[in-house]
Amino acid sequence: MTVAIQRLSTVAADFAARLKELLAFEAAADEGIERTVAGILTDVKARGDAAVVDYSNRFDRLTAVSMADLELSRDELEKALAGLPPDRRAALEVAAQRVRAYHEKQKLDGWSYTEADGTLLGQMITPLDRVGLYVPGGKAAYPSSVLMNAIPAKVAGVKELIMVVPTPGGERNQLVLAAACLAGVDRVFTIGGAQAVGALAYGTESVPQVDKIVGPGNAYVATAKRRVFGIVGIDMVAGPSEILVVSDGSGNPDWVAMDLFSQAEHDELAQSILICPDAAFIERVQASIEKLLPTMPRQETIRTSLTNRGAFIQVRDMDEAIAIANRVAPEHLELALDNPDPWVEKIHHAGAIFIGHYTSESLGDYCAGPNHVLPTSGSARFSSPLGVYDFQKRTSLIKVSKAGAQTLGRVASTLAHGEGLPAHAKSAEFRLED
Ligand code: HSO
Ligand code: ZN
Repeated sequence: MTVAIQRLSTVAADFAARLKELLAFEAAADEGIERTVAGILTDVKARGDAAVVDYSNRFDRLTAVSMADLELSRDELEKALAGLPPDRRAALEVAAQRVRAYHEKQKLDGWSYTEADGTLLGQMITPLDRVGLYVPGGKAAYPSSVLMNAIPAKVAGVKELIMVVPTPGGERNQLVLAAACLAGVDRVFTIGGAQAVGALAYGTESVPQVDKIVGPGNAYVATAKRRVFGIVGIDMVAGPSEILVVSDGSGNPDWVAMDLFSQAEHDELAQSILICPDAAFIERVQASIEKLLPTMPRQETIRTSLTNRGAFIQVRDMDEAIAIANRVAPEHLELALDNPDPWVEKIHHAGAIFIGHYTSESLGDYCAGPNHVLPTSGSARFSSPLGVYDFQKRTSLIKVSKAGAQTLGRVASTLAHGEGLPAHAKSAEFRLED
């Protein structure tokens, strides 16, 4: 059975319209989900622990009596780590260490400068006090995502990192718990859904109120996060994962096919696109897809993703390929080129750039070091990978000297009168010498 992947060509008259259609993705607003989530959040706010226990028992088929039954001890996390097969543990440790080393570089430092009259101005950096990390319990429970969210928070100096992870039917994902242990998560509650988001946002008798909630989740979790935004900070609400491979026809088509699969296997809505000026290479990638797909355990998901949202875009030349890549602003951009370096600086919009034939996206997903939480659905035009700076705040520092109060006081007073705010003017004028 052939895999029917859409073909677009920049020479076609309808190219612009087809590209627009290919990239159109909007999570459908669902009235039912909104109502359910609003109800759960109100209930958690009103009844605290009791509500969280009720919903967890109902949705995850548990028999918890109190929140004490829904919190894991440090011992349990350590047991999960100790119980891992040695190769998994070693790999997780390498990944954690590399992710930590990369993120250490991102730490922002404060700064200040002193003006001639002694006035000091600066910026102070402080970590968030408490952060909640949502980890999904279902098919997308990725230990790698625990590392990618928790490590930057800890590197930033977040004092308390509280993880929530639903355990449907009481099933605990040992690799997720091991990753939490390695990453330095402070507390873990086995709760999920909108009730977990509510517990973190409002605080309950047992769950401390956090300052920001990060981490992926299903439509209920995303809706809940959007609704509590303002009471707490949230990270971006991610769309389906995407990869865009730019090829010049060099390299191995099997590698390109598998890289496209690696996104497609995440989700039926994931998007995998190949842009290439070489028609013959596109055919070779199609042949590789036909050959390799039957060998993949997740072939149904891959097939659906590739046929619904995948595409081959044939372009006239590499300049056109790069222009389209910038238009797409993909989450992951692979430059599968023999000589990729000159093209890197021409990319203005991408979550992460994977440079050269040896850099598969999967290395970045797990262990290269940079974060795998990246802007999706074209939002790389205006946002950046998750990082240490998402867990740090900036505070302005102003220390005006007596001499500075004279010069600044006159400026402020003039502007305050202009704005019709006499108390502002007086407050500055009181500090003037004459
Ligand atoms: N590619 C995913 C991250 C991931 N891959 C987790 C494997 N595990 C979104 O960037
Ligand atoms: Zn992935």
